[in-house]
Amino acid sequence: MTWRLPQASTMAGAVDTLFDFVLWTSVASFLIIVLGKLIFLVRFRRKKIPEKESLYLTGHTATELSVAVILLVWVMVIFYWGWADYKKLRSAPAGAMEINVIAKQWLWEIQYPDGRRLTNELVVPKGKPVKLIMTSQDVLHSFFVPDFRVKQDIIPNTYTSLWFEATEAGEHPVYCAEYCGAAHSGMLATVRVLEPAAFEAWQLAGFLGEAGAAEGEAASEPKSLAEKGREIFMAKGCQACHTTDGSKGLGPSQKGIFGATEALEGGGTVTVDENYIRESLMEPAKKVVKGFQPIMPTFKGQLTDEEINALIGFIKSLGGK
Ligand code: HEC
Ligand SMILES: [Cu+2]
Repeated sequence: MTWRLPQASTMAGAVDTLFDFVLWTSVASFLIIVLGKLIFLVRFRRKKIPEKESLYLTGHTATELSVAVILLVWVMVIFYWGWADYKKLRSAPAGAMEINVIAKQWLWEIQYPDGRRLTNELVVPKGKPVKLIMTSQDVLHSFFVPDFRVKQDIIPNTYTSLWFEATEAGEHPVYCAEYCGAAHSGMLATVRVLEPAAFEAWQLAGFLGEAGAAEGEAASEPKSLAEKGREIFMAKGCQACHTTDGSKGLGPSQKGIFGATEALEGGGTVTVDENYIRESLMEPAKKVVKGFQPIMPTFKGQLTDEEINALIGFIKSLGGK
């Protein structure tokens, strides 16, 4: 239908179908109630049936119960259907391409694993799942792509994520959907969806373009996120306590920890993901790995969001699940 936004992701159709179900069943029940009321108003108006002849009804259990049951079934159908789709929307397929998003008043920074950075533009291939790992540098924001029917709040000091698989090449607008201050309404970006071959060419052209831009010199290739992370790892002195080859130091080796489940001092376990690594850097004493002393210093205020993303990219590159 023409009044509908383009359906440009694999989940857009499913979201619309559920929306339509809720809309049209609501319209139907509205009509049943309002038309029924009108019919009763006319049919049983005072003039036609004298008051003394009308029935005095105090209730009708069977009717009331059946209405309650029908409504309950209807709500449960909506709940179950919504839950099933929600689960799909929440779990990115394995092997999705990961891209970091940093929201700030009032723009979007995009960080690619290959080290490229864009502002207010997200370039993705068509037909490939993309997972965005997002954080905010200041206040709450929300990443909303209406054409894809995906939206996710972005929260400072933590990571939230969202995934989509674009099905239509072209440009799709991104809005911030959480009021974030004076220029909130101008916090816009574009998702540019390219055919897979064009996407590869774009990636390649980016490398050549950036290299050529360095005053004609044969500049080195831009560093990947993991390489930047390795540099920060060395510069910040992480390697004093952490090895990257699996051997034990003052702290646990960073090799292969991503996605692993680790035992903690005082009981309990934790699965190493983006948020746990971030917390380890900001508040190292909050969860102490079993068999280690709480000697790691906090890096609060010493690392930018981009640097933390790079460190996480580096730790991921050391293997893991
Ligand atoms: C003074 C030594 C020291 C330094 C410097 C240090 N750490 Fe740690 N780190 C530790 C110790 C000890 C632990 C385990 C105890 C804990 O969880 O707090 C740890 C835990 C961690 C964990 C959780 C690991 C796991 O297996 O669950 C991560 C991730 C981490 N550090 C990353 C870093 C990074 C990145 C840096 C540099 C920016 C760094 N550390 C600097 C000592 C250090
Ligand atoms: Cu915003």
